[in-house]
Amino acid sequence: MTTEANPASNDLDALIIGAGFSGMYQLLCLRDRLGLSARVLEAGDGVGGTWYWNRYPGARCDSESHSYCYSFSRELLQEWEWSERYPGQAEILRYLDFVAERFDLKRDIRLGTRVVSAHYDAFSNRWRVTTEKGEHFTAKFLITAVGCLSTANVPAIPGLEHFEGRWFHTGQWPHEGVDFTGKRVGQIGTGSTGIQSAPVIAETAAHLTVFQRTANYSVPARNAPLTPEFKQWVREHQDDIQAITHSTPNAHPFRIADRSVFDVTPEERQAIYEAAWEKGGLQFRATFRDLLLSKEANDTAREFLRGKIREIVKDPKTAKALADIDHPYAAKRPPIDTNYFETFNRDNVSLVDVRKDPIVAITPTGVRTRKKDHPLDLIVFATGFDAMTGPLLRIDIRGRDTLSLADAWHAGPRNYLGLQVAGFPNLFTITGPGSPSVLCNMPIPIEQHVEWITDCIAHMRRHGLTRIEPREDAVDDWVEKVNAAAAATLLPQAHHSWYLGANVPGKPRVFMPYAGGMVRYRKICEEVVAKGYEGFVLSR
Ligand code: N01
Repeated sequence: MTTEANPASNDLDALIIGAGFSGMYQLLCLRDRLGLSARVLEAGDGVGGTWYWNRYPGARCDSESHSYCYSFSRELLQEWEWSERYPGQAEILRYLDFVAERFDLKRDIRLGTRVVSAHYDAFSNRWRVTTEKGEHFTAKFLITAVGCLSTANVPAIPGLEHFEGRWFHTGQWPHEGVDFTGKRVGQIGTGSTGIQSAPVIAETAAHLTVFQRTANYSVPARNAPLTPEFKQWVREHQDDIQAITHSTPNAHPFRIADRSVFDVTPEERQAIYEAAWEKGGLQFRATFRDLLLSKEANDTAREFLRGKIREIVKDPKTAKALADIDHPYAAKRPPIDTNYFETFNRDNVSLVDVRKDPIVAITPTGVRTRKKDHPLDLIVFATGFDAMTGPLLRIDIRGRDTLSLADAWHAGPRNYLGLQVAGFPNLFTITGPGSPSVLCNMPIPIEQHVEWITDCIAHMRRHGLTRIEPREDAVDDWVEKVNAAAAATLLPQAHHSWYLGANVPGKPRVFMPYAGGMVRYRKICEEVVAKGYEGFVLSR
């Protein structure tokens, strides 16, 4: 195995796809800690992954800034200071760029380079990787750091190609921004993204029409600038913050209350929900430990949140449509917002319930629903992503005996620990399906995955091992665990969620992330290592 990095060579120890949170840290670990020749290939013209692409109005992280960052470097934690409770897209992008410079990562990141295929060659035990521009690379280890939400889902609505205005998907937002001034804007989609973008678009648009298919809960973010006292507290309490993010299932910097919904009286419960609503953010989900375990428990949160919508939104018809939510609270990824429901009180905003009045076409001049034409100058697709499997399957990945990943996963993703696929030796998938990833505050699972992969490769080098892949029975077992973890919660009850792949026509309906929580997942990974990489076949 090569140990000297040779920047000129396209023949590497490790090739990493994607320069977001995952890919950058993986590069640092393999290059600087193990001394491997490693390179990142990144489709974008800058680092940052999701934060490079998602520049839509209002884009902001739903994790609190003091936990939405790397924790591997004490120095880095001291050097960077966040300005707001929830960091905005531009600030996160600045942070990731700072990290890239700080650790001299850019010299091994090739920007503007989209990987189109990766084929495993059993004879040489190497991955052969080709880019859109026709460049070739080979590497012993291939690590995908492609993100879970990086393949835009633009619904195939007839007529879009003839629309005479401009249209954008939020996940591929133009760098120069979009001027909504004086424009009639239509926004399709009311997930976390649409709930962030609508209030901002409404501020300058002549008129905003929000096309809602599934009504959604949202809790106020209560975003605000961080006080000097809080910033100081963060600097002095890094260990305490990490102790919490590493011991809570969702890896957020707050604990889930150790009480059940029916441990308290209805009056106490109301007061708890009110306090959480005032405090704002995802902590609302942490008010009781059984909110996602029991329908009866969840119904109490559901009714509280629907009541808030009816209280805020003045027009009763609009309020009714916004509060007509068909799934348990937090069974879809729970959004948090700044003035989302209030936005519908503006004179220049209207809601179209496309469950009742479906979109039938896009005409040259706007959106046509069954009952009406909605003239528009601009359409914003806040319609989400082909999540988790999409970013992997759009690359032609072929393992042993030319088996394609698309064929291996034709009935849904199958892997071990979310990290490796049987038949694809030396391929690691950071935050792949089957990992807790999207159910968590992402930097925490990302660091865990990257460090696990790094330790695994170090172990292989120490023992002269050159190949690793999971056993089929270990994959069967993990798929069962992923299914069982989801089935123990209310998560699968949101039938249309992207967690299930339900937002993309024809995609297999499989609950993709591991819902057993980050703490349990970390322990499982540690046990696998302690038992000599149980479930994996390691060979020379
Ligand atoms: O996408 P979504 P998103 N006609 O899939 C609707 C993360 N995130 O981009 O529910 C009409 O959740 C669709 O309707 P339905 C976070 O993990 C993080 O909002 O399928 N409507 C839904 O309303 C999040 O969960 C942050 O019925 C159509 C919407 O489009 C994930 O990204 C911020 C339609 C899509 O919602 C994805 O969120 C934002 C059609 N044909 C996002 N097709 C932060 O932390 C789809 N829809 C900052």
